[in-house]
Amino acid sequence: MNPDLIISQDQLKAGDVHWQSPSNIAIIKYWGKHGIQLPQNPSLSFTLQNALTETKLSYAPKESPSKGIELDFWFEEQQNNVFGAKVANFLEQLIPTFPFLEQLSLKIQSVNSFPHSAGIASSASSMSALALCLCSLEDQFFGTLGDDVAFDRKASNIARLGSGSASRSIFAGAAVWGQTNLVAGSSDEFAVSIEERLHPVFKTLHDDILIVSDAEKPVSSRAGHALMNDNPYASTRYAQANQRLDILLQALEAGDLEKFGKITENEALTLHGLMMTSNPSYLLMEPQTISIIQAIRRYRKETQIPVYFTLDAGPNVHMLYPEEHIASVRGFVHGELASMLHDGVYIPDFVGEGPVEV
Ligand code: 2P0
Repeated sequence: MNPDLIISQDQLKAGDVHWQSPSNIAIIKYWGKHGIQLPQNPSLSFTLQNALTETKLSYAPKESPSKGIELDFWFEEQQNNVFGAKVANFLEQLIPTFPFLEQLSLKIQSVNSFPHSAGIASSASSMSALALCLCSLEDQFFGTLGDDVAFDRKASNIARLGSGSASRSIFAGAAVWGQTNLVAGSSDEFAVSIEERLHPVFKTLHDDILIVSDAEKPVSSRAGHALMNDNPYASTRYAQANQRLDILLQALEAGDLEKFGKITENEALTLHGLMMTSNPSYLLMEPQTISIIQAIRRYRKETQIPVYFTLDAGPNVHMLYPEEHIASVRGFVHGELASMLHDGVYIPDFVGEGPVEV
């Protein structure tokens, strides 16, 4: 418990904090964790621009002092007690870090920019938006996080406790989470920006998210991470992620799209290979996932356009390509891929500028 972060009676007041925070797409995947949300290997992601969560945290002094969290949670403009119970549980765990939460009655209103049914992972955007709100709240009452670096670091750390991948969404451009000698200041506890290491071609990279299915995943990411503990390839995998990060960082700095693409696609298939080799084994790809992957590879070979795929923990395909090829690639999406998509839906996105305080 941090006794310095108790609000004095005369300072207790009502107000709100409000953030938009984006999702991110990992190139080097985080898959396997230990301890309290610590990664087994460093991961690297691009921060997206359009796929985001907007969270408003309103607060007022509790009517009468009590222990614990008092929370009214709204998702997509409807009161949602199922999500609310999960968020309240997370906030309870954060009371030692933010003891003032027990002094306040909280209302959280959260909306996603992407359709709820699109099957896109929202834990990165939602948990990072919530973490940013909590850090803003601390700063409003105590002025302790005025320094941007300290603010981002704490927000990333808190986001990580909610969902590992959320730690990376705090930063514009691209971020690395997990200690590695390849990135100065990197840590298992929070992500750091690597935006300044990106060649210009990667700063405007596109990510068209091709929606294959909106069904709920049969195995959650939480369960997937846990299955890595007994995966026979785990130690080789963690070593491989470190080696690939080294090569990827060189490619990102040099603007080497081919090297980037090889690692990106292999990481995606490795992630799903780890799922297939877990015990019990499971598959998150759908037949259309494979069809789209094959179509992308065929299109790349025919046109020589550097377009590559990656996958999250689900069947949807993220198609990555440089800005200059947008017209041709969109022709490919509408002409060849549309029939493989769920309701023909894709979400156009690109490397973004990070969270915004509203
Ligand atoms: C990643 N994924 O690096 C990897 C690759 C999905 C595929 O991290 O248990 O929701 O909340 O820490 O972050 C998804 O898992 O897992 C994920 P928790 P998270 O983005």
